[in-house]
Amino acid sequence: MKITTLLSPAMFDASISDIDRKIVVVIDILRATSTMTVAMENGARAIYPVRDIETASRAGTSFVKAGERNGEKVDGFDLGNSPREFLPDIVGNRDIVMTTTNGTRAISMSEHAQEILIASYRNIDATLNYLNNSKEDIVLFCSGWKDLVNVEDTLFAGELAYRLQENGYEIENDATHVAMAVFLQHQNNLNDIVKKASHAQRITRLASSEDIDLCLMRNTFHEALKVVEGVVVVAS
Ligand code: 3SL
Repeated sequence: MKITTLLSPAMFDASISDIDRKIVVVIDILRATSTMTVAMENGARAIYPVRDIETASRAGTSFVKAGERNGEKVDGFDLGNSPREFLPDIVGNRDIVMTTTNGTRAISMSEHAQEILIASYRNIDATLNYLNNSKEDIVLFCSGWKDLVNVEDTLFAGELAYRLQENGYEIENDATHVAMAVFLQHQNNLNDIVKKASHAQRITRLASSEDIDLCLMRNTFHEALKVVEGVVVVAS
């Protein structure tokens, strides 16, 4: 049972050779994987993450179309990528097609994985329980920002790695040590450091700092989320 961490999608090709034998945990704390968790908390039936705007645009009228590029809502879509938008009366019992700058890209890059999980602080304990029960090799895939490393995904990956290694997982690459070291240094002031991050400041400018608070809430959802045949559903 080994953990490999990708601090950004740019590490993917150099770090992963046998993805079909690993569980990939996709992490995009600000905001894609947090918003997906909110959507499922609020009763969405399923989320169809897609890489490009054109594919999302072609989804039928029964879908809620959600999309963001560079932090801003895609023109003509029903929703952007703010967790404040995914309210029960909008997403309850609905299928959502969703495309985002980095998060849905990381999901589609992981398509050949043995399994793909969608993780955020909002379902961190459920994700850890799922991983600890699976006893498989794990890739912690930080979506980052346009191939760059970001602090919020790194902190979250570090916390997962730290808690998994307490349960017998081995560390496979240095990026995992880096993420754990960053987490251990900041574990008592996680929210403060995330709020200083470049993307938190971008979101505060383009949307609202409330989004950051919603993305940092812990264990509001007690289910792991899994991508099955391209669709995000509750893991059973
Ligand atoms: O890149 C993404 O996937 C998004 O989470 C970015 S944003 O927070 O919606 O700007």
